[in-house]
Amino acid sequence: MRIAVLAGGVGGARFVRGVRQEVSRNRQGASVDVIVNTGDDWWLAGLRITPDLDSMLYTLSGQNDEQRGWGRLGESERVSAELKAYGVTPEWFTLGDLDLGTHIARSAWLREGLTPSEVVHRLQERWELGVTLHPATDQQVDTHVVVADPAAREGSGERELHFQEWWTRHRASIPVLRFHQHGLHRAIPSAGALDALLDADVVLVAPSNPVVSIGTILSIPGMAQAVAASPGTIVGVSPIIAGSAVRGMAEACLAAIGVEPDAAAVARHYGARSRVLLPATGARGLLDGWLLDEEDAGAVEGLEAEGIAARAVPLWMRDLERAAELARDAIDFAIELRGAS
Ligand code: FO1
Repeated sequence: MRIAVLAGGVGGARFVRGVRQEVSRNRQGASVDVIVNTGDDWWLAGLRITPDLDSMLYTLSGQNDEQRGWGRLGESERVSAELKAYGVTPEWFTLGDLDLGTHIARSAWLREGLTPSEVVHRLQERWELGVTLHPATDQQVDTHVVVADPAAREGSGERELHFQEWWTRHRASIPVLRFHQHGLHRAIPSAGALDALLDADVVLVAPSNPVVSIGTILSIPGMAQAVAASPGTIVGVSPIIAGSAVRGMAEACLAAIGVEPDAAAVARHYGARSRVLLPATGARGLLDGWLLDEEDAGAVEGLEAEGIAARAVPLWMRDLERAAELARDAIDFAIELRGAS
């Protein structure tokens, strides 16, 4: 069995760790490819920073700082203090000493001409991750956030800032007028992402941010079509439990695109794969199935009526065991739906 997972950062990494545990325990012979969001990436101090891929790499190799949710265990910040003193990095963004090892290695290989995919595959060789990581695209599609700014230059009334500043400095507290992925128009899905999707038996949509993580992955020209054309059965996991995001600031991002922070609303936003959303293009929704938490079980019937098979299971991944159980529920659901189709 070949499993492809669409995922963003922290929540996605926890989920993928559960998928790996479930596969190694109960699905011998299955392989897992993870298609990771690259919209949070940016250049800082001359280094290419790729937060979601690093959350995956560190979580799956056991190096991540579970308390902070990002960065490395046993981290120190001596070099970062120097970078801040020189004004090369802002006060609100810290590059730990160990973390810098990854960024320097990545940036060195990029300068040698390796693609981001080749860089990720080389980085992960250091550990036996048990899954294969792929950037969603090898082109740069850095997410920027457009916010209202009455004092903006040329009187536009708007200002644009990089996603990392909005997210890390402002904790997503400034209302968003729209998101803008620079370079999206010339991006294409990475070869690894396409290969995984077009050969998958099961496609899992991790409980990551539906807008800036999963949304950014799907907005890469050709990606939504590849997902739709996948022979795999597609099951998503709600990132919202009883109206609140499990981690991160999904509510702020959903508000920006006019979607309620609600498990069923997110499923409707992704759409039913069995339904044509745009007759003109024949574009369909994403989902065959949707897992929501038991607290949201009341939404199952409505979603089923709209062509999205739904199931209420415990979604809270409080530890590895619970993440593995959630992964088992998602994979079992996909197999059941596959058998039914
Ligand atoms: N998040 C913070 O809140 N503060 C930081 O200083 C910070 C530094 C940082 C450095 C490297 C990296 O890969 C991630 C980092 N993050 C930091 C987390 C990052 O902003 C988020 O994990 C993702 O962008 C959200 O998906």
